[in-house]
Amino acid sequence: MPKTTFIPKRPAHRAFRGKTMEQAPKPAEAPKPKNRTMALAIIIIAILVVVGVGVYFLTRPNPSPTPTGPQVTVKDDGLCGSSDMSCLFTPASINATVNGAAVTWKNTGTISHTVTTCDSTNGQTSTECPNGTDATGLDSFSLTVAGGASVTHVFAKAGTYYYYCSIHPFTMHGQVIAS
Ligand SMILES: [Cu+2]
Repeated sequence: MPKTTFIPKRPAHRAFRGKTMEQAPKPAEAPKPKNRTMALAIIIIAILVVVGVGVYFLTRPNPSPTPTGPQVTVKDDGLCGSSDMSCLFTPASINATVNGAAVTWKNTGTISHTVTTCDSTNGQTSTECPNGTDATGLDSFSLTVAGGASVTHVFAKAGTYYYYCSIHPFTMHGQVIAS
């Protein structure tokens, strides 16, 4: 009889020990890897942000640089009829440096114009080029400048360039003296 009373005590003791084993301060280690992962994620995000900002500043287009060269203002009243003198290039004559700073035509009006060089196809005293035509071999170009926009040209050869607006050739004339 006393034997049987002894046996049940052992499992109870074992069970108690088992419980204490489970309650051991195991969870204290669990948050560590989580914190490390978070720290790693933050570092990676920080690196990506720094690299992203760097790439942005290195590759962003020059934010419409203030033109340092000669500037011609293109003006209009939005209509530009055949005798409308409010549509013009001003100043009508400007100097430029050969292979130097670009000449900028800034359209402060609301409609499109062109900066078209006078060449041999334009008569000497034509409506388009009443002041003359360019000498042979000079730069030949036609730039369209929309309302509010700007166009530029670097002159590669010295000479007097006569130009006009091919949309409003009756009133819009100008010249660039490149040297
Ligand atoms: Cu025009």
